[in-house]
Amino acid sequence: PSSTPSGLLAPPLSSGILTQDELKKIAAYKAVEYVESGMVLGLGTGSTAKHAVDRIGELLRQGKLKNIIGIPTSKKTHEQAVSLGIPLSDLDSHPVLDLAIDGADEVDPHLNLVKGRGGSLLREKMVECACKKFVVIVDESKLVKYLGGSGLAMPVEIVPFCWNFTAARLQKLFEGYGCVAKLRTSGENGEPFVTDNGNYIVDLYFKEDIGDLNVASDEILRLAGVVEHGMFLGMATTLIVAGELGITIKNK
Ligand code: ABF
Repeated sequence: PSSTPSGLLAPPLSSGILTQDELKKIAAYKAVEYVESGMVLGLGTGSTAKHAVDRIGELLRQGKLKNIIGIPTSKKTHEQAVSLGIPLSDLDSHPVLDLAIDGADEVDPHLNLVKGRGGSLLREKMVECACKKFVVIVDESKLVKYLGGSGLAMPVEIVPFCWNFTAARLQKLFEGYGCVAKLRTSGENGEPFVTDNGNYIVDLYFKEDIGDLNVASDEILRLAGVVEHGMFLGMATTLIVAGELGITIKNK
């Protein structure tokens, strides 16, 4: 058994090798144990959060959960929740949420996150900022020593107007860290990827640790044309990690 940061012993999840999707599902189901009847819930986006939304729908159908109100973090999750019969609302009607459950692309040892490789970072941040508790669910491949450390993208949502200008300014901001800024594209013809909010995404790739994340966050947000970035700093209250050796739960 592995030792969790909270000192609890976690039993091995299975004797065989689990797929990444099975690990995601295990983390998601564990998170849904935090859900109680009557809660207003932030419903995350992505392949891990999808399992949590499915599970909430299942428990509602079985009558094991009652009076849940879901606030979806993307159009895709909205559609999924509607198909499962989960009652939905929005932040205008429910500005304070009891709990949100969502995945992440990277998690550092302080529970800071990179999110948005699925493209839903703005709505995710708006919803998850409004939650009393924010439970993050990942498989162990998402754990990094520092954000940007996986060599994968740090997403920034920007307005489409003169996106090249904004991308160049973002790259310049972090030129000391070997930053390369790339417009996210979709489809065979390389059209810009368009978010649920009608914006574009620029992915930042760093060669080095960018250091103080709060400074980086402020500098990015100060650039005109930037809508939001994918660093979620100090927001997660609980992290659930599923790995081959068991489930690890870390609270802030
Ligand atoms: C969302 O889903 C995003 O913020 C993040 O980009 C992604 C995580 O992906 P997955 O759960 O599919 O690995 O939470």
